[in-house]
Parts: sequence; structure tokens; C-alpha cells
Amino acid sequence: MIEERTVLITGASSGIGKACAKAFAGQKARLLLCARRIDRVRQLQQELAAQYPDIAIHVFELDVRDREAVKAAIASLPEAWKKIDILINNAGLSRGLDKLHEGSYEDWEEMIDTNVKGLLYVTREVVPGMVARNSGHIINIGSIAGHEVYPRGNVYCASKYAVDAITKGLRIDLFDTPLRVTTIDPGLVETEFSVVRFRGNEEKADQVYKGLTPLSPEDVAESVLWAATRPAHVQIAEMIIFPTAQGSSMHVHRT
Ligand code: NDP
Ligand code: 8X3
Repeated sequence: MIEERTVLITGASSGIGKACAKAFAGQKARLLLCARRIDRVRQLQQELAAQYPDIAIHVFELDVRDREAVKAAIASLPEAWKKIDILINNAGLSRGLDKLHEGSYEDWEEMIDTNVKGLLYVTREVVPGMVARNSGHIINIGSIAGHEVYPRGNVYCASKYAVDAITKGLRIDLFDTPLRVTTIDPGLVETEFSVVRFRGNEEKADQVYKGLTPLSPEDVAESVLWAATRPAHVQIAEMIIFPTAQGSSMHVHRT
């Protein structure tokens, strides 16, 4: 049962995070939504409040790369929002698609700081409360890129392999508690992901999804919601989700 459960979603301003907010709102969860683009998160809050007038939503601005800001944001949550039941570590990005020896230090650091360190900071601040309450579910958004390395994917893939290792490590560290740890690992999902990767080059981004029906962010959100709504003794460890036209990172059928 998700109704009245408090769900923290990082990166709720776009794509999969935004779709998760909508999916959990539809189940009457209490939503804690954050991202750097707070205007977008506020806009989403207004849309959801109009559609679901009886749910509670609290939003705040957060750059997950900023460790002190993460600590302060979680520590200063209003009393009614302190007990987080479900953490969806979704905030993440890719930058560039370069050969490693031609890559940019700035791109590498942004990916590692966001996808790895940011996820760790939020997890470190939220999970102790879950452990103290003997209840909670951590759902990380990994990627097929955390299972297969593709050409020029080098550092982005490394960051998602790290998410895979962190998820497995956390699950082992919590195996003797009622807490659950899940990773949802999609293939091609049409969001702003590729526009961000190619720094606003829409044409290049469109090529990524050309000639196939990619996953929608809603497809992924449905799986996140499903994992979160299994009975308490069922822990979905990991789920890889592809569009039907995808066989692996390197096998994409385009017509
Ligand atoms: P989008 O670009 O649409 O959304 C990314 C979200 O992450 C935005 O809400 C963005 O918010 C947030 N974000 C990025 N950096 C930060 C930061 N430093 N602090 C806080 N929030 C941040 O892409 P997706 O929805 O596709 O990406 C969501 C997750 O899904 C990522 O972890 C991605 O790696 C993963 N994924 C995506 C796939 C795809 O094909 N699209 C496939 C597999 C996994 P803001 O910029 O406002 O801060
Ligand atoms: C996003 C999927 O294959 O573009 O993580 O890296 S992919």
C-alpha cells in the first residue's frame, strides 16, 4: 500500500523522476520532490495538486552534488516530512559520447559527482532514519549502461556500474533488516537525457530514438511503482527493461 507513504524523488523536474511523481500521486502517496530547476518542480506540484487535491506534496531545490546542501535539506525537512518511506534515487545524467582518451574532465566529474556521489549523499542522509524505524525501500534508477559497456560510453557506463555495485552493497548491508533495495535499469527511454548528453543538440538527441519506439518515462515509472507495491517480504532486486526493439546496448532494431 502506497497511500499515505512518503516518497522522496530526486530529479523530479523531468523525465523518469517526473513520471514517478505522477505515478505515485495516482496512488495517493505523499510526495517529496526535488531537483535543481525548482520552478519546474513547483509547476509539477501545481499540476498534481490540481489533479489530486487530497494528496500532500512538499518540494525543495536540491543539487545532489552538493554534500552540505543534501545534509541540510534532509535535516531541515518539516517534522511531517521527516519519515521517508521510499527513496527514489533518480537524479542523473550523461555528458558527451567521446572516446576516453579524448574525453572532457568536466564531463567526467559532472557524471561521477551526480550519478555516483550524489546518489551516495542522499542515500547516506535518508537511510539511517529508515533503519531506525525498521522500515523503508530504496529504489535506484540504474541503467543497462550499468550492465554493458558500449562504445564511447566509458565514464557514463562506469557511473552506472557504480550504481549497480552500490545497490548490491546496500542490499547486503541491510539484509538483516526489513528494508528493501531495488534497482530499475532501463535501456532507451525518451526523455531529456540525450538532449542533456549532447548539450542541447536536439537533432543529435532525436537520432538516438529514431526508427524505434523507445520506452516512455511512464513505462519506467510503472515498474518503479510495481516494485514499491510488492508485499513486504518480496524484494525486487533488479529489473532490466528494454524497448522491444532493443536486444542490448548495441542491438537496436530501427526501421
Ligand atoms: P532527464 O534529463 O529527463 O531527467 C534527469 C533528472 O535528473 C532531471 O530532473 C534533473 O533535474 C535531475 N538532475 C540532474 N542532475 C542533478 C543534480 N545535480 N541534482 C539534482 N537533480 C539532478 O533524464 P532521465 O529522466 O532519462 O534520467 C533519469 C535517470 O534515469 C538518470 O539517472 C539516468 O541516468 C537514468 N536512465 C535514463 C535512461 C534513458 O534512456 N533516458 C535509461 C537508463 C537510465 P535538474 O536538471 O532540474 O536538476
Ligand atoms: C541510458 C541508457 O544506453 O543511453 O542510461 O546509456 S543508454
